[in-house]
Amino acid sequence: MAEARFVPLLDWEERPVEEMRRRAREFYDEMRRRRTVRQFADRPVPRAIIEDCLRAAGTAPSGANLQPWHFVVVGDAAIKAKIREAAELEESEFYHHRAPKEWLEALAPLGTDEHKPYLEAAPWLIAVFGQRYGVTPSGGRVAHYYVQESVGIAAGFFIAALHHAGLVTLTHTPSPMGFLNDLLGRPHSEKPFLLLVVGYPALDARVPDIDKKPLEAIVTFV
Ligand code: IYR
Repeated sequence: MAEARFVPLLDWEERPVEEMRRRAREFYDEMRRRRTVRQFADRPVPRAIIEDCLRAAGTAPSGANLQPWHFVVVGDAAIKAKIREAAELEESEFYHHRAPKEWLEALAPLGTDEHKPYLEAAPWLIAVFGQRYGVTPSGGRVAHYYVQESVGIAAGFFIAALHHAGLVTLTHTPSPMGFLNDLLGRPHSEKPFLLLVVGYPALDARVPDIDKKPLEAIVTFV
């Protein structure tokens, strides 16, 4: 068993309350400008930006710090085309057969359908996988804990980092997503969590006229 080892907390600095107040408001103001975008420009984004945003994602807390995630970054046009084809097949099933009426009604304000041209237009698609368990070099299994929670937090960090950098994203969850394992060569131990579409918005991009719940609706102080 590995022993616990500790180092001083050097990276935290105390800030005056006024400064914290300002920073909290500034961060909220930045985050509330984030919008999910479904029309992407066909413009390249430097790989180094994606890499730093992935580094930020990798700082997320995780169950027992096992970091049960893997990100596959797709820039190759042929692979993007295959992902689009497979996703549209699933989505077509979803919109025309699988989705219950209530679900389609919930989606109506977003104006989505089975057509996913952005899967080819956007410069980067990032498939986020959760590792149900780890695999040692000799093929042994290592238990992972709180995989969904951990990957969800990492994905949130990633989306925030991309927004902070000045890019737009679409959180895409074609269901089921098993085709991503096949197309991207990921093992069965990994389950697709979401497919993030990343790039610049199209010049004429439009977003749904929807809003977020106010604080009172999402919070109870006791
Ligand atoms: N995966 C489908 C449907 C969809 C489902 C939810 I829940 C959304 O918030 C948005 C879309 C699609 O991508 O169109």
